[in-house]
Amino acid sequence: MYFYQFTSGHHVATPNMEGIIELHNNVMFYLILILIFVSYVLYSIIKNDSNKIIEFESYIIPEDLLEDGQLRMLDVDASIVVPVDTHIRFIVSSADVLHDFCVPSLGIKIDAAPGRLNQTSALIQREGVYYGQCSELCGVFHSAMPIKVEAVSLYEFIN
Ligand SMILES: [Cu+2]
Repeated sequence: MYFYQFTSGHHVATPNMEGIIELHNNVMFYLILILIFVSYVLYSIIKNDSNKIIEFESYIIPEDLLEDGQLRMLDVDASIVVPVDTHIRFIVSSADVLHDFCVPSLGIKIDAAPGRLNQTSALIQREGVYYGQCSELCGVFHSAMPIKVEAVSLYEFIN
């Protein structure tokens, strides 16, 4: 006596085929799990990337508004705050004429040319305030454009 089964298409007929189908189902299950996980991670990365532009204007503090301890012709109302022990890149450009981003105590002196991006880097190892000035003869207010870089600890920088 024997069994004869009519099979059509992919009907499970043999133990081998059963095994293959089970393997296929398992593989697909885990593939879909991985796919969902990867999509979720990608989505959260894209969502959190908020392309925030840090924008600020920094002006010299006029002589009559100076407070105790502030330096004449050097102090500004908004300084550049950077972290120490971190590789920093300064990208320098200008909107009108040639200027120069010069901070001698950081060893930086780089031209700010209109229509051009210049870059230089720094690795500041000590916290503190670093002063600089525009050092390209740029016009009437050439002497009134100081640079103030404040180096703070990474913790302070983040918070
Ligand atoms: Cu200038």
